[in-house]
Amino acid sequence: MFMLIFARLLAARKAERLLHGAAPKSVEVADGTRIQTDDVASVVPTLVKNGVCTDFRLLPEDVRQILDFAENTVCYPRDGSGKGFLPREFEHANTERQRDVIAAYYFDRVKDCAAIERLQVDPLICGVANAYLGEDVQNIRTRLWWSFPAKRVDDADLHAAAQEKFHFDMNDWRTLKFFFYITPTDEQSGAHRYIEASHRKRRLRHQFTLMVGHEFEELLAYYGPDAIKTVTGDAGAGFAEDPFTFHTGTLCRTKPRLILELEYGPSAPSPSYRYGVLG
Ligand SMILES: O=C(O)CCC(=O)C(=O)O
Repeated sequence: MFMLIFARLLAARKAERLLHGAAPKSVEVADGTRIQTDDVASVVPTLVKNGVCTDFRLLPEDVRQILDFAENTVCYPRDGSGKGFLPREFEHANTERQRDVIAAYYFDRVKDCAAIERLQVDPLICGVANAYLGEDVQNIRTRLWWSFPAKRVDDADLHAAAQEKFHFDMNDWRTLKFFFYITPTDEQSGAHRYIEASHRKRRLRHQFTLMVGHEFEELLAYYGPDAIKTVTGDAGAGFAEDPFTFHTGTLCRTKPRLILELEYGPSAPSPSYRYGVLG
């Protein structure tokens, strides 16, 4: 509860880091990473400055394994309807519903994908998370989900799937997320968006609030159009994000997007958070 109230305040976040001696440090990467990056030394400084670093790529064989797993495993919408479907059947699933499925998840089935299990403990991912968060952290959540092209959607669907709804996450005082596109993702197929540097620049109104989501127009007026960044990329492209940065998925318009999210933090998560049942 204390965290949920005070972790919204920039001053409290700084104090918490100080108290735990958890200043960002330089990355140490053990051997054996399967992640490619151009300049590992600049990752933490970029995260500190911008809140996001886009310099990661998966090996093609890992992308293939994850895609193969996803294409052949039943996924589920989050709206409690409980009925799963194979991703290639999403249009048929829509015919049985009043509104389209905009996102469908694998929850704890991700444990059956060896490539994902390997990535959760990848030395580069863990090294970056430890360095940015300033102490040895653990994987607290792993999610794999599709965004599907959808037309019959309402505001509640967009909220539930975090699409077209800028927000920040309050999962702990400090966490770091890695996202990897498993399908090629452009502006029309659900690209992720964020507001550069908003994890360290916050107007008071956006700190002293119980809401994690804020209207786009209000954020645009404060941060300016140049700060709004859209991440597109080929299959395998990845980025790390401090989820205190304002961010959102976008509504998929043309083709489905499959994305993997790995989150790291200092405290063990509740079991329902682990694979995205909650949150
Ligand atoms: O779908 C996305 O790109 C964003 C997901 C998101 O907003 C979140 O994980 O909090």
